[in-house]
Amino acid sequence: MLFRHKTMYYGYKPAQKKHCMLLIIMSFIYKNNVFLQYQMNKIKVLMKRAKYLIVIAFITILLYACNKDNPTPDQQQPAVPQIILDTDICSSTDDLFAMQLLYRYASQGRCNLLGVVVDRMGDTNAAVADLMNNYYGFPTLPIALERNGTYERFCYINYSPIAQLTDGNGNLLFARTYSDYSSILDGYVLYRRLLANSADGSVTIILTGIPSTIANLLTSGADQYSSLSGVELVRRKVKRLYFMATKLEPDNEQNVSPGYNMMMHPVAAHTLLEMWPNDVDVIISPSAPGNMVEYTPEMVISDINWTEIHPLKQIYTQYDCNTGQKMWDPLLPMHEIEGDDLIELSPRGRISLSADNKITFTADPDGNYRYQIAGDEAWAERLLNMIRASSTTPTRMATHTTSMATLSHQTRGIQNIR
Ligand SMILES: [Ca+2]
Repeated sequence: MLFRHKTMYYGYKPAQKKHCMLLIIMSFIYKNNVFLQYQMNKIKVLMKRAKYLIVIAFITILLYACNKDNPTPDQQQPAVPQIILDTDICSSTDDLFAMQLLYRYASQGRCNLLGVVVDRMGDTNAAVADLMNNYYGFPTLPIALERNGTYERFCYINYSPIAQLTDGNGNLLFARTYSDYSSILDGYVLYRRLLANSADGSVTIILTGIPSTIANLLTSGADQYSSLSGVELVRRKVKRLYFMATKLEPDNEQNVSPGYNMMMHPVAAHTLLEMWPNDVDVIISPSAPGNMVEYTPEMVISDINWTEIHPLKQIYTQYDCNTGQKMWDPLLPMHEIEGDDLIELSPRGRISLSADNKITFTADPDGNYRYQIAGDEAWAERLLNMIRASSTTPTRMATHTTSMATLSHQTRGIQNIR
Protein backbone atom coordinates (compact mmCIF):
# COMPACT_ATOMS: atom_id res chain seq x y z
CA MET A 1 0.00 0.00 0.00
CA LEU A 2 2.80 2.38 0.98
CA PHE A 3 4.70 1.51 -2.20
CA ARG A 4 1.65 2.34 -4.28
CA HIS A 5 1.22 5.61 -2.47
CA LYS A 6 4.90 6.43 -2.99
CA THR A 7 4.65 5.70 -6.69
CA MET A 8 1.70 8.04 -7.00
CA TYR A 9 3.50 10.57 -4.81
CA TYR A 10 6.53 10.68 -7.15
CA GLY A 11 4.18 11.04 -10.15
CA TYR A 12 2.96 14.41 -8.95
CA LYS A 13 4.39 17.83 -9.65
CA PRO A 14 6.27 19.51 -6.75
CA ALA A 15 3.41 21.93 -6.10
CA GLN A 16 1.00 19.04 -5.54
CA LYS A 17 3.31 16.96 -3.35
CA LYS A 18 2.41 18.67 -0.08
CA HIS A 19 -1.25 17.97 -0.57
CA CYS A 20 -0.51 14.42 -1.62
CA MET A 21 1.70 13.73 1.42
CA LEU A 22 -1.07 14.95 3.71
CA LEU A 23 -3.46 12.50 2.15
CA ILE A 24 -1.02 9.60 2.57
CA ILE A 25 -0.60 10.39 6.28
CA MET A 26 -4.37 10.65 6.73
CA SER A 27 -4.88 7.29 5.03
CA PHE A 28 -2.57 5.62 7.61
CA ILE A 29 -4.09 7.47 10.60
CA TYR A 30 -7.65 6.59 9.76
CA LYS A 31 -6.74 3.19 8.18
CA ASN A 32 -8.89 4.29 5.41
CA ASN A 33 -7.64 4.67 1.86
CA VAL A 34 -8.44 8.34 1.61
CA PHE A 35 -5.81 8.82 -1.10
CA LEU A 36 -7.36 6.27 -3.40
CA GLN A 37 -10.84 7.63 -2.77
CA TYR A 38 -9.53 11.05 -3.71
CA GLN A 39 -8.09 9.62 -6.93
CA MET A 40 -11.37 7.87 -7.72
CA ASN A 41 -13.30 11.09 -7.19
CA LYS A 42 -10.98 12.85 -9.62
CA ILE A 43 -11.53 10.11 -12.20
CA LYS A 44 -15.29 10.33 -11.71
CA VAL A 45 -15.21 14.08 -12.34
CA LEU A 46 -13.12 13.56 -15.45
CA MET A 47 -15.49 10.86 -16.74
CA LYS A 48 -18.45 13.15 -16.12
CA ARG A 49 -16.74 15.87 -18.16
CA ALA A 50 -15.91 13.32 -20.89
CA LYS A 51 -19.56 12.32 -21.06
CA TYR A 52 -20.52 15.92 -21.70
CA LEU A 53 -17.87 16.17 -24.41
CA ILE A 54 -19.13 13.00 -26.11
CA VAL A 55 -22.72 14.28 -26.03
CA ILE A 56 -21.66 17.66 -27.47
CA ALA A 57 -19.65 15.92 -30.24
CA PHE A 58 -22.61 13.67 -31.07
CA ILE A 59 -25.01 16.62 -31.30
CA THR A 60 -22.54 18.49 -33.53
CA ILE A 61 -22.26 15.51 -35.91
CA LEU A 62 -26.04 15.12 -35.92
CA LEU A 63 -26.61 18.79 -36.76
CA TYR A 64 -24.04 18.57 -39.57
CA ALA A 65 -25.70 15.49 -41.05
CA CYS A 66 -29.14 17.11 -40.86
CA ASN A 67 -28.01 20.27 -42.63
CA LYS A 68 -29.68 19.72 -46.01
CA ASP A 69 -27.98 22.76 -47.52
CA ASN A 70 -24.58 21.25 -46.99
CA PRO A 71 -25.10 17.69 -48.11
CA THR A 72 -21.72 16.96 -49.59
CA PRO A 73 -18.99 16.13 -47.08
CA ASP A 74 -16.66 18.41 -48.96
CA GLN A 75 -17.56 21.20 -51.32
CA GLN A 76 -14.93 20.34 -53.90
CA GLN A 77 -15.97 21.11 -57.43
CA PRO A 78 -16.82 17.98 -59.45
CA ALA A 79 -14.39 17.13 -62.24
CA VAL A 80 -17.06 17.32 -64.97
CA PRO A 81 -20.16 19.50 -65.49
CA GLN A 82 -23.20 18.47 -63.45
CA ILE A 83 -26.17 18.98 -65.76
CA ILE A 84 -29.92 19.34 -65.40
CA LEU A 85 -31.76 19.36 -68.73
CA ASP A 86 -35.00 21.37 -68.85
CA THR A 87 -36.80 20.58 -72.12
CA ASP A 88 -40.07 21.18 -73.99
CA ILE A 89 -39.73 17.77 -75.61
CA CYS A 90 -42.41 16.70 -78.11
CA SER A 91 -42.72 19.89 -80.11
CA SER A 92 -39.45 20.26 -82.03
CA THR A 93 -36.92 17.53 -82.68
CA ASP A 94 -33.85 19.60 -81.79
CA ASP A 95 -34.45 18.83 -78.10
CA LEU A 96 -33.94 15.16 -78.98
CA PHE A 97 -30.54 15.85 -80.54
CA ALA A 98 -29.56 17.90 -77.47
CA MET A 99 -30.46 14.86 -75.38
CA GLN A 100 -28.62 12.47 -77.68
CA LEU A 101 -25.48 14.61 -77.32
CA LEU A 102 -25.84 14.76 -73.54
CA TYR A 103 -26.19 10.98 -73.27
CA ARG A 104 -23.09 10.60 -75.39
CA TYR A 105 -21.08 13.11 -73.38
CA ALA A 106 -22.18 11.39 -70.17
CA SER A 107 -21.25 7.98 -71.56
CA GLN A 108 -17.81 9.38 -72.38
CA GLY A 109 -17.44 10.66 -68.82
CA ARG A 110 -17.43 14.28 -69.97
CA CYS A 111 -20.46 15.28 -67.89
CA ASN A 112 -22.78 13.91 -65.25
CA LEU A 113 -26.52 14.04 -65.88
CA LEU A 114 -28.51 14.85 -62.73
CA GLY A 115 -32.02 14.83 -64.14
CA VAL A 116 -34.45 15.71 -66.92
CA VAL A 117 -37.19 18.26 -66.31
CA VAL A 118 -40.06 18.26 -68.82
CA ASP A 119 -41.39 21.81 -68.89
CA ARG A 120 -44.23 21.11 -71.36
CA MET A 121 -47.22 19.86 -69.41
CA GLY A 122 -48.67 16.44 -70.19
CA ASP A 123 -47.80 12.89 -69.17
CA THR A 124 -47.18 11.81 -72.77
CA ASN A 125 -44.29 14.28 -72.97
CA ALA A 126 -42.72 12.82 -69.82
CA ALA A 127 -43.11 9.38 -71.39
CA VAL A 128 -40.94 10.38 -74.35
CA ALA A 129 -38.24 11.71 -72.02
CA ASP A 130 -38.48 8.39 -70.18
CA LEU A 131 -38.02 6.31 -73.34
CA MET A 132 -35.08 8.49 -74.38
CA ASN A 133 -33.37 7.87 -71.02
CA ASN A 134 -33.95 4.16 -71.41
CA TYR A 135 -32.95 3.89 -75.04
CA TYR A 136 -29.63 5.60 -74.44
CA GLY A 137 -28.88 3.57 -71.31
CA PHE A 138 -29.89 5.93 -68.48
CA PRO A 139 -33.06 4.27 -67.10
CA THR A 140 -32.55 5.58 -63.56
CA LEU A 141 -31.97 9.21 -64.52
CA PRO A 142 -34.70 11.15 -62.65
CA ILE A 143 -37.54 12.70 -64.66
CA ALA A 144 -39.93 15.38 -63.44
CA LEU A 145 -42.85 17.14 -65.05
CA GLU A 146 -44.18 20.70 -65.10
CA ARG A 147 -47.73 20.74 -63.72
CA ASN A 148 -48.29 24.48 -63.36
CA GLY A 149 -47.10 25.76 -66.71
CA THR A 150 -48.58 25.45 -70.16
CA TYR A 151 -49.88 22.76 -72.46
CA GLU A 152 -49.00 22.57 -76.13
CA ARG A 153 -50.09 26.05 -77.13
CA PHE A 154 -48.16 25.57 -80.32
CA CYS A 155 -46.56 22.35 -81.43
CA TYR A 156 -44.40 21.88 -84.51
CA ILE A 157 -44.32 18.08 -84.58
CA ASN A 158 -46.34 16.09 -82.07
CA TYR A 159 -44.32 12.91 -81.92
CA SER A 160 -45.35 11.93 -78.37
CA PRO A 161 -47.34 8.85 -79.57
CA ILE A 162 -44.05 7.00 -80.17
CA ALA A 163 -43.96 6.34 -76.41
CA GLN A 164 -47.07 4.18 -76.72
CA LEU A 165 -45.89 2.03 -79.60
CA THR A 166 -45.89 -1.70 -79.13
CA ASP A 167 -44.23 -4.47 -81.06
CA GLY A 168 -45.92 -7.49 -82.61
CA ASN A 169 -46.07 -9.17 -79.19
CA GLY A 170 -47.83 -6.27 -77.50
CA ASN A 171 -44.70 -5.10 -75.68
CA LEU A 172 -43.60 -1.49 -75.71
CA LEU A 173 -41.28 -0.88 -78.64
CA PHE A 174 -39.19 1.44 -76.48
CA ALA A 175 -38.69 0.51 -72.85
CA ARG A 176 -39.74 2.98 -70.17
CA THR A 177 -39.09 3.16 -66.44
CA TYR A 178 -42.51 4.49 -65.46
CA SER A 179 -46.00 3.33 -66.36
CA ASP A 180 -47.75 6.05 -64.33
CA TYR A 181 -46.42 9.61 -64.61
CA SER A 182 -48.69 10.97 -61.88
CA SER A 183 -46.11 9.64 -59.43
CA ILE A 184 -43.11 11.60 -60.71
CA LEU A 185 -42.12 14.83 -59.01
CA ASP A 186 -43.17 18.30 -60.07
CA GLY A 187 -40.35 19.86 -62.07
CA TYR A 188 -39.43 22.56 -59.57
CA VAL A 189 -39.41 20.01 -56.72
CA LEU A 190 -36.88 17.85 -58.56
CA TYR A 191 -34.84 21.00 -59.16
CA ARG A 192 -34.85 21.70 -55.42
CA ARG A 193 -33.87 18.14 -54.57
CA LEU A 194 -31.05 17.98 -57.11
CA LEU A 195 -29.68 21.43 -56.23
CA ALA A 196 -29.81 20.78 -52.47
CA ASN A 197 -27.75 17.62 -52.97
CA SER A 198 -25.10 19.27 -55.16
CA ALA A 199 -21.88 21.03 -54.27
CA ASP A 200 -22.05 24.81 -54.16
CA GLY A 201 -21.70 26.48 -57.56
CA SER A 202 -21.52 23.17 -59.40
CA VAL A 203 -24.75 22.77 -61.39
CA THR A 204 -25.28 23.72 -65.03
CA ILE A 205 -28.89 24.14 -66.14
CA ILE A 206 -29.57 23.66 -69.84
CA LEU A 207 -32.96 25.13 -70.68
CA THR A 208 -34.06 24.19 -74.19
CA GLY A 209 -37.73 24.91 -73.57
CA ILE A 210 -40.30 26.96 -71.70
CA PRO A 211 -39.07 28.85 -68.59
CA SER A 212 -42.10 27.94 -66.46
CA THR A 213 -40.40 25.33 -64.29
CA ILE A 214 -37.45 27.57 -63.52
CA ALA A 215 -39.91 30.35 -62.69
CA ASN A 216 -41.65 27.99 -60.25
CA LEU A 217 -38.25 27.10 -58.77
CA LEU A 218 -37.38 30.77 -58.27
CA THR A 219 -40.66 31.52 -56.50
CA SER A 220 -40.46 28.39 -54.31
CA GLY A 221 -39.85 28.45 -50.58
CA ALA A 222 -38.22 26.14 -48.08
CA ASP A 223 -39.19 22.48 -48.21
CA GLN A 224 -37.96 19.08 -47.05
CA TYR A 225 -34.93 19.34 -49.33
CA SER A 226 -33.63 22.78 -48.39
CA SER A 227 -34.36 25.62 -46.01
CA LEU A 228 -33.33 28.07 -48.75
CA SER A 229 -35.70 29.96 -51.01
CA GLY A 230 -35.58 29.11 -54.70
CA VAL A 231 -33.57 32.24 -55.48
CA GLU A 232 -31.01 31.50 -52.75
CA LEU A 233 -30.79 27.86 -53.80
CA VAL A 234 -29.98 28.93 -57.36
CA ARG A 235 -27.50 31.52 -56.11
CA ARG A 236 -25.68 28.95 -54.02
CA LYS A 237 -25.74 25.87 -56.24
CA VAL A 238 -25.95 26.93 -59.89
CA LYS A 239 -22.81 27.62 -61.87
CA ARG A 240 -24.46 28.70 -65.11
CA LEU A 241 -27.76 28.70 -66.97
CA TYR A 242 -27.99 28.19 -70.73
CA PHE A 243 -31.27 29.35 -72.21
CA MET A 244 -32.34 28.95 -75.84
CA ALA A 245 -34.23 32.21 -76.34
CA THR A 246 -34.42 35.56 -78.12
CA LYS A 247 -33.43 36.79 -81.55
CA LEU A 248 -30.48 38.79 -80.22
CA GLU A 249 -27.62 39.51 -82.63
CA PRO A 250 -24.71 41.97 -82.34
CA ASP A 251 -26.50 44.49 -84.59
CA ASN A 252 -29.92 43.81 -83.07
CA GLU A 253 -29.91 44.26 -79.31
CA GLN A 254 -32.82 46.64 -78.73
CA ASN A 255 -36.49 45.66 -78.61
CA VAL A 256 -35.99 42.26 -80.21
CA SER A 257 -38.30 39.28 -80.16
CA PRO A 258 -37.94 37.11 -77.03
CA GLY A 259 -38.34 34.01 -79.19
CA TYR A 260 -40.59 30.95 -79.08
CA ASN A 261 -39.67 29.58 -75.65
CA MET A 262 -40.31 32.82 -73.77
CA MET A 263 -43.50 33.53 -75.71
CA MET A 264 -44.95 30.16 -74.73
CA HIS A 265 -45.15 31.53 -71.17
CA PRO A 266 -44.40 35.29 -71.00
CA VAL A 267 -45.25 35.49 -67.29
CA ALA A 268 -42.64 32.84 -66.53
CA ALA A 269 -40.14 34.66 -68.76
CA HIS A 270 -40.65 37.86 -66.77
CA THR A 271 -40.24 35.94 -63.51
CA LEU A 272 -37.02 34.35 -64.70
CA LEU A 273 -35.45 37.61 -65.88
CA GLU A 274 -36.56 39.55 -62.81
CA MET A 275 -35.71 36.98 -60.12
CA TRP A 276 -32.62 35.22 -61.47
CA PRO A 277 -29.67 36.15 -59.20
CA ASN A 278 -27.46 38.76 -60.88
CA ASP A 279 -24.30 36.98 -59.72
CA VAL A 280 -25.06 33.70 -61.54
CA ASP A 281 -24.07 33.59 -65.21
CA VAL A 282 -26.60 33.15 -67.99
CA ILE A 283 -25.67 32.27 -71.56
CA ILE A 284 -28.46 32.99 -74.01
CA SER A 285 -28.50 30.89 -77.17
CA PRO A 286 -30.45 33.01 -79.67
CA SER A 287 -31.94 31.62 -82.84
CA ALA A 288 -29.22 33.04 -85.13
CA PRO A 289 -26.40 30.52 -84.42
CA GLY A 290 -28.73 27.52 -84.63
CA ASN A 291 -30.28 28.86 -87.83
CA MET A 292 -27.00 28.09 -89.56
CA VAL A 293 -26.93 24.43 -88.51
CA GLU A 294 -29.38 22.44 -90.60
CA TYR A 295 -29.66 18.69 -90.11
CA THR A 296 -32.09 17.66 -92.81
CA PRO A 297 -34.47 14.69 -92.36
CA GLU A 298 -32.64 12.91 -95.20
CA MET A 299 -29.33 13.23 -93.35
CA VAL A 300 -30.87 12.03 -90.07
CA ILE A 301 -32.38 8.92 -91.65
CA SER A 302 -29.18 8.23 -93.56
CA ASP A 303 -26.97 8.64 -90.48
CA ILE A 304 -29.05 6.18 -88.46
CA ASN A 305 -28.58 3.44 -91.02
CA TRP A 306 -27.34 0.95 -88.46
CA THR A 307 -30.77 0.20 -86.97
CA GLU A 308 -34.47 0.65 -87.52
CA ILE A 309 -35.34 0.63 -83.84
CA HIS A 310 -34.27 4.10 -82.86
CA PRO A 311 -36.56 6.83 -81.51
CA LEU A 312 -35.17 9.55 -83.76
CA LYS A 313 -35.31 7.36 -86.84
CA GLN A 314 -38.87 6.32 -86.05
CA ILE A 315 -39.91 9.96 -85.63
CA TYR A 316 -38.15 11.04 -88.81
CA THR A 317 -39.58 8.22 -90.88
CA GLN A 318 -43.11 8.35 -89.50
CA TYR A 319 -43.69 12.09 -89.12
CA ASP A 320 -43.18 15.07 -91.39
CA CYS A 321 -40.08 16.63 -89.86
CA ASN A 322 -39.44 18.92 -92.79
CA THR A 323 -40.79 21.92 -90.91
CA GLY A 324 -37.78 24.19 -91.41
CA GLN A 325 -36.47 23.75 -87.93
CA LYS A 326 -32.77 23.89 -87.26
CA MET A 327 -30.34 22.61 -84.65
CA TRP A 328 -30.94 25.31 -82.03
CA ASP A 329 -31.05 23.26 -78.83
CA PRO A 330 -27.91 21.10 -79.38
CA LEU A 331 -25.74 24.24 -79.25
CA LEU A 332 -26.35 24.53 -75.50
CA PRO A 333 -24.87 21.21 -74.32
CA MET A 334 -22.15 21.43 -76.98
CA HIS A 335 -21.09 24.83 -75.65
CA GLU A 336 -21.01 23.63 -72.04
CA ILE A 337 -19.00 20.48 -72.75
CA GLU A 338 -16.75 21.62 -75.61
CA GLY A 339 -16.02 25.03 -74.04
CA ASP A 340 -16.07 28.68 -75.04
CA ASP A 341 -13.76 28.08 -78.02
CA LEU A 342 -16.66 26.41 -79.82
CA ILE A 343 -19.00 29.40 -79.97
CA GLU A 344 -18.27 33.13 -79.85
CA LEU A 345 -19.88 35.03 -77.01
CA SER A 346 -21.05 38.63 -76.76
CA PRO A 347 -19.50 40.92 -74.15
CA ARG A 348 -21.15 40.80 -70.74
CA GLY A 349 -24.36 42.70 -70.22
CA ARG A 350 -27.82 42.74 -68.77
CA ILE A 351 -31.12 41.72 -70.31
CA SER A 352 -34.54 43.23 -69.75
CA LEU A 353 -37.98 42.19 -70.95
CA SER A 354 -40.41 45.06 -71.49
CA ALA A 355 -44.09 44.99 -70.61
CA ASP A 356 -44.87 44.37 -74.29
CA ASN A 357 -42.41 41.45 -74.28
CA LYS A 358 -39.44 42.92 -76.12
CA ILE A 359 -35.87 42.04 -75.16
CA THR A 360 -33.12 44.62 -74.76
CA PHE A 361 -29.47 43.75 -74.13
CA THR A 362 -27.37 46.43 -72.46
CA ALA A 363 -23.58 45.96 -72.38
CA ASP A 364 -22.18 46.00 -68.85
CA PRO A 365 -18.82 44.49 -67.79
CA ASP A 366 -20.42 43.49 -64.48
CA GLY A 367 -23.47 41.94 -66.13
CA ASN A 368 -24.17 38.20 -65.82
CA TYR A 369 -25.65 37.75 -69.33
CA ARG A 370 -23.83 36.89 -72.55
CA TYR A 371 -25.28 35.53 -75.77
CA GLN A 372 -23.95 33.21 -78.46
CA ILE A 373 -22.95 34.71 -81.80
CA ALA A 374 -23.15 32.79 -85.09
CA GLY A 375 -19.93 31.92 -86.86
CA ASP A 376 -19.25 31.41 -90.57
CA GLU A 377 -20.29 28.51 -92.80
CA ALA A 378 -17.22 26.45 -91.93
CA TRP A 379 -18.09 26.87 -88.26
CA ALA A 380 -21.67 25.75 -88.92
CA GLU A 381 -20.48 22.69 -90.83
CA ARG A 382 -18.13 21.76 -88.02
CA LEU A 383 -20.99 21.90 -85.50
CA LEU A 384 -23.30 19.95 -87.80
CA ASN A 385 -20.70 17.21 -88.15
CA MET A 386 -20.39 16.99 -84.38
CA ILE A 387 -24.15 16.55 -84.06
CA ARG A 388 -24.19 13.99 -86.90
CA ALA A 389 -21.45 12.00 -85.17
CA SER A 390 -23.82 11.41 -82.26
CA SER A 391 -26.28 9.70 -84.64
CA THR A 392 -24.01 7.43 -86.61
CA THR A 393 -23.20 4.95 -83.84
CA PRO A 394 -25.02 3.73 -80.73
CA THR A 395 -24.31 5.65 -77.52
CA ARG A 396 -24.77 2.56 -75.40
CA MET A 397 -26.37 -0.79 -76.02
CA ALA A 398 -30.06 -0.01 -76.38
CA THR A 399 -32.29 -1.67 -73.82
CA HIS A 400 -34.87 -2.95 -76.32
CA THR A 401 -34.98 -6.49 -77.66
CA THR A 402 -37.45 -6.00 -80.48
CA SER A 403 -36.52 -7.74 -83.69
CA MET A 404 -36.69 -6.38 -87.19
CA ALA A 405 -39.57 -8.78 -87.95
CA THR A 406 -41.79 -7.31 -85.26
CA LEU A 407 -40.77 -3.76 -86.19
CA SER A 408 -42.34 -3.97 -89.65
CA HIS A 409 -45.57 -4.94 -87.91
CA GLN A 410 -45.15 -2.04 -85.53
CA THR A 411 -44.76 0.67 -88.15
CA ARG A 412 -48.33 -0.01 -89.17
CA GLY A 413 -49.27 0.83 -85.59
CA ILE A 414 -47.57 4.19 -85.91
CA GLN A 415 -49.58 4.99 -89.00
CA ASN A 416 -52.76 4.17 -87.09
CA ILE A 417 -51.84 6.44 -84.20
CA ARG A 418 -51.25 9.38 -86.49
CA1 LIG B 1 -36.81 23.02 -77.43
